[in-house]
Amino acid sequence: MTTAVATTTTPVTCPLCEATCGLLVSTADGGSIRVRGDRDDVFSAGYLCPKGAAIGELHADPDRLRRPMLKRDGVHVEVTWEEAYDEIARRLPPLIAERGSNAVALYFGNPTAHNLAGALYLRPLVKAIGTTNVYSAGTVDQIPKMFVTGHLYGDVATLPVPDLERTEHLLIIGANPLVSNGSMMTAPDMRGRIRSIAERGRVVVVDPRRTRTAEAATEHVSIRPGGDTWLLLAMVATLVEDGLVDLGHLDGIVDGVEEVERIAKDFPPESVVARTGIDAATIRRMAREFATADRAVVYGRMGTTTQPFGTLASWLIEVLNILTGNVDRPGGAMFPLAAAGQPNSRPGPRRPFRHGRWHSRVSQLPEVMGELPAVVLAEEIATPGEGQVRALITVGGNPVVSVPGSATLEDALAGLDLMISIDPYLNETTRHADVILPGPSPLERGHYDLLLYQYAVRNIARWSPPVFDTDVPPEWHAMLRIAAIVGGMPASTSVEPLDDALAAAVASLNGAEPATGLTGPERLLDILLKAGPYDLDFATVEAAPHGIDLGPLQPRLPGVLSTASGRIDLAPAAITDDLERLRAEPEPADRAELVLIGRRHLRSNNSWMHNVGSLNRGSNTCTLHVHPDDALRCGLSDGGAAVVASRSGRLEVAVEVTETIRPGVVSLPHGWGHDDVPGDVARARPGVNSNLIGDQRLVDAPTGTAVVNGIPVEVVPA
Ligand SMILES: Nc1nc2c(c(=O)[nH]1)N[C@H]1C(S)=C(S)[C@@H](COP(=O)(O)OP(=O)(O)OC[C@H]3O[C@@H](n4cnc5c(=O)[nH]c(N)nc54)[C@H](O)[C@@H]3O)O[C@H]1N2
Ligand SMILES: Nc1nc2c(c(=O)[nH]1)N[C@H]1C(S)=C(S)[C@@H](COP(=O)(O)OP(=O)(O)OC[C@H]3O[C@@H](n4cnc5c(=O)[nH]c(N)nc54)[C@H](O)[C@@H]3O)O[C@H]1N2
Ligand code: SF4
Ligand SMILES: [Mo]
Repeated sequence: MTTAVATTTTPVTCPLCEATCGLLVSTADGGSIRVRGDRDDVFSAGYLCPKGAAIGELHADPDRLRRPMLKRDGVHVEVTWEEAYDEIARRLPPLIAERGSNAVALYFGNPTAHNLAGALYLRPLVKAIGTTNVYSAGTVDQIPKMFVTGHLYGDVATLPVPDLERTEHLLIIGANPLVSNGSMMTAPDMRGRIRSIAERGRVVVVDPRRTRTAEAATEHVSIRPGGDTWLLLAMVATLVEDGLVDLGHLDGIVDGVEEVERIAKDFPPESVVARTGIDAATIRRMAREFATADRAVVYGRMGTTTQPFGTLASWLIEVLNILTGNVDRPGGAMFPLAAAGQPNSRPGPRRPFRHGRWHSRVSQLPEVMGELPAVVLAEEIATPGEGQVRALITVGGNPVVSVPGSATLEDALAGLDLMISIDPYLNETTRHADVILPGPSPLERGHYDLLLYQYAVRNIARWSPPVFDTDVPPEWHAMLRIAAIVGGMPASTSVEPLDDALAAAVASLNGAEPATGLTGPERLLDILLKAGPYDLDFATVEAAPHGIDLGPLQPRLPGVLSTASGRIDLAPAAITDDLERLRAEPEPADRAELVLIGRRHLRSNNSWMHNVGSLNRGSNTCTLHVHPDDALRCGLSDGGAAVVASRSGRLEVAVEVTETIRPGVVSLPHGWGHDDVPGDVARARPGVNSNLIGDQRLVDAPTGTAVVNGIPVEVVPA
């Protein structure tokens, strides 16, 4: 079991969401853990949220796995690490030998982006297996944003973030950062930041719900779900109409401006009123206020990416920023310059972004970033034929709860020949695994936010050490050991030589020397820091426990671009081709039909923190939000039960009548449905799995990203 190595206070970075807050974790003899915000943190300056405050409880959760589990006769039992790897060695290589590499699929989830093992050792595992069946939570999330930045700027990581410290006009579309704490925009204390922007300028929130963010904003514009693409086109049309297109310093490095102007002219504000539910005068005013603000930026998130036109909406967000000259200037959308691992800061030529290099076998959906859409995983497992998936490795993911069409996926998992999960919980997904390999708790491992600093609104670097010792091997051991087994090595192969070889390869790729005296993620991080744009290495970040402030974002154009032309490609065909689908979309009927969207809660984190007592209580409930008009029309009452049905499933849930939601729209959070898993706290308030009524066939066509916002549903009293 774990023993405290520190009886005092350790500054650590919270790895639970994208805000990367600095925490002070105090441990005392007897095992009590106290958590506060770290006021000296160069980025978060003392801010923390209830999840960060509960990290000690998470660490201590008795249901968190500390030993590998093997499924024997349908029941999970604790085994030794040797037994676990022997089982993998006995079953995985023969399966690959018989059915080929593509018979093995990988699914990795959100926590792998918050974990150095995931950031550094997952790719080598994927490569060792050599499968094209790679899936992640990204295709139920942000992929349209990355697809767009890949095509416009040349690299999926070349993603401009709102310069919150200097902007005077922040237009937020389909995001609720006061609750989510920000996404693809690493910025602790969103409440404080939004308050400052509202004091010096404007914050406008476009959302079908009056969210906490909308309440803190200077204006809330209620939109009909999925209307964003039309809204943004009409805003661009207004700029063109009023002569407000002004590229400023971007003039001369953007191709395709005329084409975009031509496209937008077909969408004057009057033509989109039914689509958006917003009147033409408001759309014109929004466009004019945005274009005439000194420093303005549009920011869009889940409500714009996980909807039927996620790529077009994400594209138009960039378009609006570019046409008003707000990309790459202070107070606009700027490109961070991370200290380590940022592909667009490496010198030398880079290959422009490509997608669709292969397609899924059954539905022919395209590859993006080496991944296939998560919505096709179930059919790839269940459909017989050459290339059928027969084994699955999940790493930090709970697709049964996170991916639309849960019932089908659950059936498919039950029929696999082999399933391995690197995961610290026995849950809705891992209960199907033959082998579960848990890793250390977030307080038992070192941490550096390699991925999230690529989206930070200020350039910073922060290493945090483990607070506790543990005898649970790090997750990167599991990734290297499975890779070795797939490579034909015995289950007992030691990880050190494998890690040395990886470090040598990473070093040679980055033109640096692997340090002696370091191993594992620390050594790889050292290489990436040395190869990075600042004069840093592992020792320097380790010596700064509250982080290193590398300053506000700086202009990076044109050097940051890696498009074939070396310029910004504003109207790539890969994106504009989807306008045809948009034009063919029928106008929404005057509807009795309801559409379902999601929502998040501050004291919740996707599907996996509901077993922490201080988080799973109070208003953090899995209820269906319904507008009073709809409640009346459908015969629903507050606190009563409703049956919600889509074309792919149905579920029963408690109703919460609220005026914060737009008429015609209902909202249900995802990540629930824990009736049948270990964990007394989670099971006591299980909620329902909203993805039971998620529809695998509803996707953003260019990327195959799931639509989780805007699912047609019928709601009747239960
Ligand atoms: N309907 C609907 N569906 C959605 C969404 C929505 O808004 N609505 N949101 C989507 C989004 S944005 C996302 S990101 C996905 C999330 O989808 P997933 O990533 O599949 O789900 P999570 O709930 O984040 O699952 C985390 C899993 O990782 C495990 N875990 C926790 N910590 C660690 C760790 O340190 N190491 C490892 N190896 N495992 C760990 C947990 O036990 C759990 O099994 O859900 C998506 N699904
Ligand atoms: N507390 C908490 N924090 C989290 C998470 C969590 O589960 N809980 N999850 C983390 C993850 S994985 C992610 S990806 C981020 C997500 O971060 P956000 O995107 O900020 O979070 P959401 O709450 O999904 O916000 C999406 C908003 O879009 C609105 N919306 C729905 N449909 C539409 C539409 O068609 N148009 C418009 N304009 N708006 C629409 C919803 O009402 C909602 O308010 O949050 C992260 N942080
Ligand atoms: S906002 Fe995110 S990073 Fe900060 S304490 Fe909360 S969960 Fe942790
Ligand atoms: Mo996410």
